[in-house]
Order: sequence, then structure tokens, then C-alpha cells
Amino acid sequence: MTAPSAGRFITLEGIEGAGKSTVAHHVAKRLTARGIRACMTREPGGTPLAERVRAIVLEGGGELLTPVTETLLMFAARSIHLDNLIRPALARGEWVVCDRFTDATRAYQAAGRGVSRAWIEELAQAVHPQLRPDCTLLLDLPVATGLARSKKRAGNAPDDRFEAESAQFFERVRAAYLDLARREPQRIQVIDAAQPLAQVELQIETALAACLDLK
Ligand code: Z5A
Repeated sequence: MTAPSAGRFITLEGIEGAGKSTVAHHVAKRLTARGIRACMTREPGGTPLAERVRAIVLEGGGELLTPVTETLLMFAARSIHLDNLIRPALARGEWVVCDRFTDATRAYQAAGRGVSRAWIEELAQAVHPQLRPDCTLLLDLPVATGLARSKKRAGNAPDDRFEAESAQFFERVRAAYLDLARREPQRIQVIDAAQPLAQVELQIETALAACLDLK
């Protein structure tokens, strides 16, 4: 298969421990095997400066960080990431595989923290007026399974401000993601991420084909 000339933007979403990082590597590998130039990145972060914003928003440093501040930091990091990595890569014709994007803000800050949905859409409009992912893979699984996986990997001490959140918080986030998928079934493909990795990877192949017209 020949590589298409225009870059595509693929995002991965889901609650903690859903397997996004694992799957992002798989997607990038599959695209490269098809002769497509692909780069992998993540949010918040993805560039040196945006990674510094990530450290602020995940660590907090003991200071008060309100949901509004958290939202602004997510979009500040996103804006840096878009200007310095995502848009240039897409313009070069590369495919960008991004671990989380604005759907995460809709799920975590709006549904999780109670920040205004309308305000988040205004910020999205200001930061990336013309850009929406071509395909979003939503790795869905029960909250208990995701949290158990991430605990198994990291041990019991929470690594960041989100890992310290309650199961109820992640239930709201999960429900918000599923609601987004119901509203945009073409763009957002729901993957049953509770299955063994080999099965998840098979679902990913089908979802990418459906979304991006890959044969
Ligand atoms: N955040 C936000 O609030 N608003 C925003 O706008 C954005 C982000 C962009 C950092 O994200 C935090 O930022 C995030 C939301 C917030 N916090 N939370 N929650 P992150 O993506 O860096 O952090 P994360 O979601 O906590 O990632 P994670 O815990 O690393 O999960 P993951 O990437 O989805 O999973 P993984 O590392 O690929 O896999 C977890 C473990 O499960 C690992 O040991 C794997 O080997 C294993 N695994 C993976 N798949 C399977 C299957 N299928 N079966 C069994 N085991 C598996």
C-alpha cells in the first residue's frame, strides 16, 4: 500500500490503565509496516516545553490547582504541542498517533471535575479551530480493571494528582467518554480494552480500517 500524501491525526483515549500507551506503540508499528510515516506523542506534553506544563499539572507541587487552572494548563500544553509538533508533522504528511487530546479534557475536566462544557468548547475552538482527530480509539473497560492494572504496574502510592482520584471520579470520566462516542460514532471507535492484548490489537485493526479507510 502507498502512503497517502496528507497526514492523519489519530488519538487514543480512555481511563487510567486502559492500555493507551501500549496500543499507541502497536498502532505506530502497524502504520510504519504499511509504509506510512507515523510519529507517536502524548498529552499533556509531547514537546520539551509542554512536558514542563505536564509536570506542573500532574504534580501540583502542594499548591492549590483548581479545576479551572487545570483546564487552562491542559490547553496551554496543547497549544504548544500543536504549534511545535502536531501541525508541523501533519503538514509534512506524517500520521500523528497521540495518547490523549481534547476528548480527555471533555471527560476529565468537564465530567470529572465539573468544569463548564461550553467553556471547554470555546477553548478548543480558540486553540485548534480547524483540527479534529480523524480517528479516535476509545479504550473502554470497567474502572476497577483499569485501576487494578495501573496499581499493579505502579504499586500502591499514587504517582500523580489523577491517580489519587476515587473510583467514582473515573466512573464519571468513563461515562463521559462513552457519551462522546455515542455522539460521534464515525470518529470515535469503542474498543473493548478489558480483553487480552491480542484481542485488543485485532479490534484496533478493524477500527482503524473502518475509520481511515485502510485496507
Ligand atoms: N488529563 C486530563 O485530565 N485532561 C487532559 O486534557 C489530558 C490529560 C490530555 C495523564 O495522562 C493524566 O492527565 C491522566 C488524565 C489527565 N490521568 N489519568 N488518569 P496519562 O495518559 O499519562 O496517564 P494515564 O491515563 O494514567 O496512563 P496510564 O496509567 O499509563 O494508562 P494507559 O496508557 O492507558 O495504560 P498502559 O500503560 O498502556 O497499560 C497499563 C498496564 O496495563 C500496563 O502494565 C500494561 O502492560 C497493561 N495492559 C495494557 N493492555 C492490557 C490488556 N489488554 N490486558 C492486560 N494488561 C494490559
